[in-house]
This record gives sequence, structure tokens and C-alpha cells, in this order.
Amino acid sequence: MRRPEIFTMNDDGEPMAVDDYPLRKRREINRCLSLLIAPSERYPARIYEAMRYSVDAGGKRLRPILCLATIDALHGEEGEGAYHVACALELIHTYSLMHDDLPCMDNDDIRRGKPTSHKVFGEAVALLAGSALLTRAFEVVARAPGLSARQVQRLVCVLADAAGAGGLIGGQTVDCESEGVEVTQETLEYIHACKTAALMEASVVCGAIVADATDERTTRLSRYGRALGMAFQITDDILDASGDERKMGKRVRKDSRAKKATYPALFGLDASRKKADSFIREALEALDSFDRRADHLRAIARSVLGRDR
Ligand code: GRG
Repeated sequence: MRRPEIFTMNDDGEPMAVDDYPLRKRREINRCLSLLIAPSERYPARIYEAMRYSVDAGGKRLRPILCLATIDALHGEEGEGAYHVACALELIHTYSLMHDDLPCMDNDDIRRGKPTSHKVFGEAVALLAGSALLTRAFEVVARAPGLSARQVQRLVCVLADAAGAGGLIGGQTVDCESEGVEVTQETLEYIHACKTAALMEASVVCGAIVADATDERTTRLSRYGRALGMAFQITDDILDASGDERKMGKRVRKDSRAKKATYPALFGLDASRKKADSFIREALEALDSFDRRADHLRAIARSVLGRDR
């Protein structure tokens, strides 16, 4: 049955469903991101322009939404500091996409429905702008208003672990090494855990740190984030094999051409869907002891299975 839609006007005077949490959060996150990336009038203008270009290109803003939804699940306060932390996650994510698109990595020409950074600004500027976003993310957290020194220290550790050689970089390294090679399920799961799940897990753990969650609650939320990330990557691989390029905003059918290690390549589409399903069940179970305030996290998990972009 279709949900009743209650409409209101947004700041731009357009109708908006009031219960559309991701839509509302995305708008607020985008507003905060604009404030956090310096205007391109600054010297050297080209680097700020390139940083802005990739951040403004769009994207679902899933990682910052996860952070804010976690704070909500914990009955915490989504103040300015929380938004800065949420945006730092998006800056790290955007940097990783920019570097992943470079000719020395996946060599992609379209991302978020637009020409990739190196196509517009050249490889050197794309590399530098990505690095600048990563650096800026840590600065944003270090300067986040209203957080204690202990919270900032914990946030920096979580983000560094997720972005470093034990996270994104490690996953990307093994992903590159695995092209054209037959990999085991263990290697594939290592790639997914580091390349995708690490930053999603970090997103909810950052939310837990901002909301001063207990260790027990943080462990449950970690499990949710990890399982969600694993399911998200499997659905990404399924969409690469069967999805629509325009909806995805990026090239598809690249994995099989590049002989990439993916779930569909190893187990087929049906088994991959079942595996994604079971990770989502695991994510939902991790939230069993949470009340209705965790419904946004639950809805995000369910939406991963039906996503088409
Ligand atoms: C450190 C260079 C480097 C790479 C790290 C992030 C990454 C590994 C590679 C990017 C390509 C990729 C398939 C990553 C897996 C995570 C993933 C599915 C990213 C896309 O995330 P979405 O769908 O993107 O949330 P939007 O554009 O909506 O933000």
C-alpha cells in the first residue's frame, strides 16, 4: 500500500513530503557542505573550484545521513558539531571516489552523472583536490563546534582507521591487485569490508561518539554499519551487472570488462541477492534493542535492497 504523502513547501518553495527523512537531511547536509568548502575566489582558485565541483556534483549523502540517523536513534542532539562530523564523512567519501576514478585506478569518465574531476580539471588537480578534501575532513572534525577534546580524539581515530591502510586504502589496494585474478570469498569479503563497509561503519560509530553512546550500544551500531556496508557493496556489484547507467550516474558493466572480483562474478546474481538480504537481516537484528527512534536506520537498511542507483 502506498504511504499517504503529506506535502509542505521547502525553502525554495517546492512541495516536499514532510516524512521524507533522507530528502530533508540531504538538503541540510548540502547546505552545511557549501559552508565548509571555501569559495573558489580563494587563491589558488582552481583547487577550490575542483573541490567544490566533486562535492556539489550530487550523491546520495548516505554516510552523513547514517551519522545523523544514528544520533537520532540514540536520542542525541543533531547540533552544528554533529553536522560538521557528518559532512567530514562525505568529504572523505568524495575524495575516495575522485581518486578511484583516476586513470591509474578505475579510469572512469562519469561520476554522479557528471564528467569526472580529472576530465574537467586534469589529473594533477583531481589528485590534489581529492587529497585536499581528505585533509579538510580532519580539519573540520578537529574544529567542530560543541564537541569535547575526548570526542574529537575518538572521532579522528575512527576516521583515520576507516580511511587508512586498514580501511579504504587497504581495500582499494587488494581490489586493484585482484583485477583479472580468481579470488576466494575471503579476499572478496576483505575488499568489501575495507572498501565500502569500513566508512559506513565509521559513519554510525561517529554518530555514536557525538551522542555519547554506551559501549554496548556502539558495538550494536557498529555491527549494523558493517552489515549494511557489505549489503551495499553487493547491491552495487549487482547494479553494475544489471543496472541503468543514467540512474546510477556512472558507467556500468565495467566490472566484468575489467574482470573485477565481485559477488555476481563469483556466485551469480541470485546468490548475490540472497547474500545481500542476509546482511540486511543482520543489520536489522543489530538494532533489535533500539526503540522507534532507530526507524530511520531501519528504513535505510531496507532501502539498500531495493535501490536502483
Ligand atoms: C582510497 C582511492 C581510494 C578508494 C577507496 C571508495 C573506493 C575505495 C572506491 C570507489 C568505488 C567504489 C565501488 C567504492 C565502493 C563504495 C561505493 C559503492 C561507493 C559509491 O557510493 P555511493 O553509491 O555514491 O553512496 P554517491 O555518489 O551516491 O555518494
